[in-house]
Order: sequence, then C-alpha cells, then structure tokens
Amino acid sequence: MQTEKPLVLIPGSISARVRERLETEFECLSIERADAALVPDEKKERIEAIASMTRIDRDFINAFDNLSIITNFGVGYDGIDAVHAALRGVMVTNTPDVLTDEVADTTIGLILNTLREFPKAEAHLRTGKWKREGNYPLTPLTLRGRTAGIFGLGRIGLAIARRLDGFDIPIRYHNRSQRQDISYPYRYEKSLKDLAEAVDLLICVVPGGEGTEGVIDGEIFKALGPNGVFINVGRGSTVDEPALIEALSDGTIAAAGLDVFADEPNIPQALLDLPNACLLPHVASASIATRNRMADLVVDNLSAWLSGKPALTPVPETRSLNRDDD
Ligand code: NAP
Ligand code: 8YV
Repeated sequence: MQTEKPLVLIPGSISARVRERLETEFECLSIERADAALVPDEKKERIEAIASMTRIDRDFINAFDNLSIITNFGVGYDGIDAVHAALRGVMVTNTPDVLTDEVADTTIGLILNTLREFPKAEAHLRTGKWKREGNYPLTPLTLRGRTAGIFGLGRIGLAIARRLDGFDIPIRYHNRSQRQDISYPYRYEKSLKDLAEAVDLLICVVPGGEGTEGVIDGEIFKALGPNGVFINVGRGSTVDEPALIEALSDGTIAAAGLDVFADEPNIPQALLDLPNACLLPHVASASIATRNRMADLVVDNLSAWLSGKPALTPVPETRSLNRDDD
C-alpha cells in the first residue's frame, strides 16, 4: 500500500529552487496568499508544513490542525507569529548564517554609494554629462573621519563591523544586552539615542517586530545630527519613514541609504524625490548563490523535521520543541 506524502502548503511566491525541491519530495499546494479560505476544506487536515516568505499570522496557523512546521525563507521572521506557533507546538525555522556575508557585503556597498554617490556618478557618465558638462561634482560626504554605530550587533551586524574594521574607523553599537563574546572592543552604548549621539554613520540591522517598531524616529535623527548618515538593511518597520523623509528634507541628517522600507514595494514619492537618499529594492541577500543556500536551508529544515529529526535552524521561540511533542 502506498502511503500519502505529507502535504506542504506554499502561500504566495517562493524561490523556484524551494518549489522544485519540495515538489520532488512532497505533495505541494500553492495558494496566492496566506488566506485559509483559499485552501479546500478536505486538504486542510492534511497540511503538515508551510514553506513561505510571507506573513503568517495566528489565524492562518490555527486553520491547520495537523500543521507541524513553518519554514521561513529569510533570517528575519517578524512576519510570522512565532510565539503563537510555539504555543501550538508548531516548529518555526529561518535561514541564519547562510546570508550573513552577502548582506554585510551589500551594506558596505550601500554605505559607499550613499556617501560617495557612485550610482549618480555612473549615471553622469552614461548619460553623456561627463563629456558634455565636465567632471562629476566632488562629494560633500566621505567615510573618512566617521564613527560608525551599529544598531543590532548580531550575526550580520558583527560581519558589517568586521568589514568596517578594514576601513579603519571606530565602531560602537547598541543591543538590548552588551555582548560578552567578542574579543575586539567595539564600544557598547546603553541606548539607541546614546548611540546616535556618539556616531555620524548609524547602521540599522535589528530584526523587525514589536520590539523595534518605529524606534528610529525624529528624536534619533536629531541626535545623529546634520553630518549624520543613516543606513537601513534591517527592516523598514523599525523606522518612522515620514520622520526620515522630513529629516532628509530639512537637513536634520545629511543622507540615507536604504535597502528596506515600511511598505515594500511601495516607496513614498517624497523619498524617491530626495537627492540625498540612496535606495535599493531589498536586494541585500539577492545573489543566485546566496538565495540558493537559503532555499536549500528551507527545504533541509522541512525534510529533517518531517522525517522525525530535529530542525536545523529553529527560531529561538520554538527551539525547545521536539518532533515527538505533537
Ligand atoms: P541576529 O543575529 O538575531 O541579530 C540581531 C541583533 O539585534 C542582536 O544582536 C540583538 O541583540 C539585536 N536586537 C534585537 N532586538 C533588539 C532591540 N529591540 N533593541 C536593540 N537591539 C536588538 O540577526 P541577524 O542574522 O543579524 O539578522 C538581523 C536582521 O537583519 C534580520 O532579522 C532581518 O530583519 C534583517 N535582514 C535584512 C536583509 C535584507 O535583505 N535587507 C537580509 C537579511 C537580514 P539583543 O538580543 O542583545 O538585543
Ligand atoms: C530576503 C531578508 O530578501 O533574510 C531576510 O530577513 O530580508 C532577505 O534575505 C527575504 O527574506 C526574502 O524575501
């Protein structure tokens, strides 16, 4: 007798590699978005796993009695109600480490592009302005002489700090707790405001979610000051975006480099119009090699868990769950 393969639900879009690998091992059901009404009732009972890069809320989790794992494509899992999943005994996994270096590399690129205006300088060349009008203007901003502040010295924050060491600039940071496990003495600041006051290059790489929602606001931009540059590769939700637009418009800060936004892919026109904002479409991890590693980790987590083994990279909220708990 042939046993049924576990049914894996894929709400919204996901990497082609995740889909291909899942379809060889499992039966998959794709739906347009994470809305339980889109799943036929007779299939609901059979769903054991969700592979996703979209928002998964409490109601969606509750819709599937036999759900056992949610594997998130991305290290940031602020879109998943992991606390509720843990209460329900549902494992949640993310994709830490495999993207750390790529995201840190991108952050260095974004910092330099923001300060030295390389995308605009290239456009000057490509549009014939160099030949017609002469040299691209000297940039008012430079990395030289700056102090960097990292808000979120975790895996990615530390990889950014290690790269910035090579640029020979001092580094400070703020986390909820001071790190005891790093030998190189990055100076700890006890609050985000203290950090913003102490530096003139503030890099945000904290996770999104309730704890960081809107914490980078007008007061923080004032503390960063008129020579200050703000870089965000964490989550758009951490920033009060209207306050950022105001700070960039009225000279409260000098410039910003952003890879993440409050309501992606909808970027306020006011932000698009600002000459001192350097904007990327959430591409920090977006190389084929890194996205493949993320994809493989999504599927490997799911395969391990569904075959009775421990998950490879559980999020902290569900770390203590065992496969036998359900
Ligand atoms: P991580 O290792 O968990 O690091 C997060 C750091 O933030 C930790 O040092 C943590 O320290 C600190 N933190 C958390 N909540 C905080 C709070 N409320 N106040 C101050 N510090 C806080 O995570 P990671 O792997 O470095 O990833 C970080 C984030 O980067 C992800 O969650 C994601 O949102 C973002 N990301 C973006 C992209 C992109 O494409 N742009 C790609 C990958 C990741 P404490 O616990 O001591 O506070
Ligand atoms: C991905 C990210 O772009 O890992 C994260 O937290 O933000 C990025 O690596 C995203 O998760 C997939 O869309």
